[in-house]
Amino acid sequence: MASKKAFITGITGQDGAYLARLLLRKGYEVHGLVRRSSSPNTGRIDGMLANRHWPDVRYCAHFGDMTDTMSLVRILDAVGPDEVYNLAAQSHVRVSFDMPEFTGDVNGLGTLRLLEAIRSLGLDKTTRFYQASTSELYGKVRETPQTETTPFCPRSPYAIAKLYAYWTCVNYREAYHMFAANGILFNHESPLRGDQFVTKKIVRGAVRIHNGSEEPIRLGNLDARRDWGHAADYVAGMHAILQHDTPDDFVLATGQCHTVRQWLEEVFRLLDRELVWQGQGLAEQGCDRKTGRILVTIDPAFFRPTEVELLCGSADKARSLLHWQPEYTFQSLIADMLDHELKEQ
Ligand code: NAP
Ligand code: F7E
Repeated sequence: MASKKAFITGITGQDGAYLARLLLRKGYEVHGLVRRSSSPNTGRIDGMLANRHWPDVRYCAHFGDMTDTMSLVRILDAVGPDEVYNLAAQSHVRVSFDMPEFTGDVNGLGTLRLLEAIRSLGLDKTTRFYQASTSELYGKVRETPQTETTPFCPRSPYAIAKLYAYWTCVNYREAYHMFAANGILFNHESPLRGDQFVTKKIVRGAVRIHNGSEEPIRLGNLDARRDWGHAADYVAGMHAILQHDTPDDFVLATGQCHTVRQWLEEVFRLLDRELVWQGQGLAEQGCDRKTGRILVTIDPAFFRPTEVELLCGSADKARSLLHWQPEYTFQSLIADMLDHELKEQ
């Protein structure tokens, strides 16, 4: 039997890299959208890259951009994928306040472009579509834990653009009977997480201190609560969503919620330092109990104009219909990221 073909937008990102490896392991032929940049942006997938002219190629990169309709049409037409995973996004919430229009274009309209390209090429009956939706949709949360039926209340240009994409996906499913499904994923991290997300920033900063740096880690809101899982578990969930009998929307979450402060404490604990907190508000500092050294300070530059204070999901639906269950815990996720960073620095 011919192997299935998948097209992944956002393949150079954290989830794209994990998903591509998973699909290759499952025997898929994997095609990825790579955008042009002046310096290499394929670090996470190097090693998988192959020359498309080789006869036995199972991975192929295609230049294109979510803002460039014709590139998407051209690639989809050439590949004719069985499954499309739309992971491309300007994915940083804080940055979306600085670049709201770009974020709307890539995350919102980009999704529409891709769905419309699938439809106009006549692939709508054969191609299954996964949309990378997000717990940020819940924003100022209406209930806890959040489920597939919790009302949305987005709090950033990022989340508002993702809301447009979420409903576009639902609309194409209902209007054109496409297999289009949303994965509403809570925060998921890994050694491949971008350096500007809080988990990776803390792990990197703490290892730098461990290796002798005197630079404290500068952070924003330490009391935000998140439901953090591991990207390896979540990409398996994405795949399961597209293998389900019917197209549907699913929350993927661990159901466990921790503060940024608790993430910091656990990272430093694993590096044999106990964090103690002194002062309040902007003057708050995290210090090493033994030496009194300042390890963490507050920098208002990292506050957001509107913050999402609490996210905690229930993946009961995915557990019962997809048999999906995350393997990593809060502790084993941090340990994995820390192990990797200790080898890296
Ligand atoms: P990421 O590491 O930031 O990766 C984003 C990807 O999108 C990168 O490959 C990036 O390319 C690509 N991209 C950005 N703008 C593009 C454009 N104009 N055209 C083509 N590609 C573009 O994000 P991630 O953590 O893997 O997340 C994957 C998806 O899931 C995103 O849609 C994100 O919003 C969503 N999501 C993430 C989480 C999470 O906790 N990780 C949770 C819920 C939903 P470059 O490498 O060239 O920048
Ligand atoms: O922030 C607080 C910050 O940027 C987490 C994306 O993948 O997950 C991610 O969005 C929390 C926030 O992730 C700093 O205010 C404190 O409350 O790591 P983050 P995020 O905003 O939750 C969702 C599900 C997505 O969909 C997104 O694509 O940490 N925080 N101090 C900080 N955050 C950052 N980045 N930097 C700080 O210094």
